[in-house]
Amino acid sequence: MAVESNYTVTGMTCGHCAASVREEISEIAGVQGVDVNVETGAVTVTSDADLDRAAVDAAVKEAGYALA
Ligand SMILES: [Cu+2]
Repeated sequence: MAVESNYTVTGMTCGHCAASVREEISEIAGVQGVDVNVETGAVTVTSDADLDRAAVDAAVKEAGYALA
């Protein structure tokens, strides 16, 4: 069963920001899909098991942004 997790990422301003966040989160083990809304900062991650928030936080920081 796929699990959907919702996060808010601050600091994204354009499609390039969104692509960076999507790319970093996609590298987390078990992640199947990442949906990013630049305007609201809403990030929905689909994965095959519950995600570790710390792993998502680290991925978002790697991209240069932060979890709200
Ligand atoms: Cu940008």
